[in-house]
Amino acid sequence: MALDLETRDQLIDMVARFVAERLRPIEAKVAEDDAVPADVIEEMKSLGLFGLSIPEEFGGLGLNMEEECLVGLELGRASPAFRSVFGTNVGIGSQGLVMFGTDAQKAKWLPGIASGEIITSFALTEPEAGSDSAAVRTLAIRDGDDYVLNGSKRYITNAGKASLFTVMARTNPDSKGGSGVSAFLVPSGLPGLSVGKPEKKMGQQGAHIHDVTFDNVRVPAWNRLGEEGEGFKVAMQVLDRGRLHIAAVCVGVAERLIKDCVAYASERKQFGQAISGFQLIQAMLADSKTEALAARALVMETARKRDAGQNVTLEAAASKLFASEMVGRVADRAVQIFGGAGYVADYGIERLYRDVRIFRIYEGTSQIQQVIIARETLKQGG
Ligand code: COS
Repeated sequence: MALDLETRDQLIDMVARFVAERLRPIEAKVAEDDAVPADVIEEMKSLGLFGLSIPEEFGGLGLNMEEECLVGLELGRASPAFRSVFGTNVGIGSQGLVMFGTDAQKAKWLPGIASGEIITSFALTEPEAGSDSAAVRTLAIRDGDDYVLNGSKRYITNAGKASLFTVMARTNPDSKGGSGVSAFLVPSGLPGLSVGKPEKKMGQQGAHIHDVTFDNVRVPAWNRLGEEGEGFKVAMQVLDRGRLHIAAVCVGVAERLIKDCVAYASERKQFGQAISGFQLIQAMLADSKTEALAARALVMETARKRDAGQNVTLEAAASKLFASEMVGRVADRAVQIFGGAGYVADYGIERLYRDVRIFRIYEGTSQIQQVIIARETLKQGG
């Protein structure tokens, strides 16, 4: 159920204040240390950020998609690494359980996920199964009351801190494609499960991705999410939702960059005047503003459609495609408007330029979004 408008505004205000007062001032340090301080993570927990999308009956805030996107917009105004701390709990790490879990599975894990006591990860990608996610090779072979998992996963966000993984693995070894894949809820403490060291990345320092290896990991059959063979559809529906959330964050980052550009261009003087007075600077601002407004409208409209129960596979892919490409262009123009100051570290613009690059890749590359949009458009007849 949607929040009343007053409560919703209070929530957005609270997140906006937290972003402005607690997160923005420490962005550079978090990037330098490659770590979000523990006290900030505790504050995120007490604000309920780990449970934004978890139903209220399990201790979360139970936001609908429109509300979650509004919060995502605010979170986008600080370094995206902060959002990543609880991003898997809100999105891909929890939503398989929320959408497909049994009552008993939900009761066991969702309260801990909502409070942030349990960190979750989504383990789909493998060395040989990236964009072609139906090609997963990790095996889950039934043995009595258990499944035995063997294989490895790659670039798994928050794996180093996760205590619960949603793992997509092939239960029918003779199958090809998505139909033989099932989803499992796998606690991190099980013997044979190991997590690699964090990868060194281009941006979003403070957020971590790891390899995860399964070496004869015994998972009770009780932990299977949905029916055997449903895992690929679980993953696709989780991603439909996740892509919309990411798109909202992209819009937030773009809006923040535009504000930073306006502030800088109004101060910076060349040829005897503030550079904001020059039409070639104004043209860049105008393009960025127009694209950010268009992305915001698309994202919010898609979120409302999803809340109304419509299938938004096409629109979520379009939102992710447009918003992630848009924020790349906005960040590029921001470097240009800042000039030399955009290229050096002190102003933080080059950091955001690097941070936003991954939005065009994770939760499905721009090219995969194009494939999905084209397929759906053809299916729908235009
Ligand atoms: N919701 C529900 N079901 C879906 C679905 C969705 N969004 N997308 C696909 N399916 C179903 C299809 O209906 C089909 O079901 P049937 O076998 O019953 O007909 C099945 O899943 C297979 O779908 P499809 O044939 O489209 O699968 P493909 O192998 O062609 O792959 C893409 C589809 C490319 C879209 C998919 O592999 C993908 O999204 N790849 C990117 C993965 C990704 O985002 N990775 C990022 C890492 S996770 S952070």
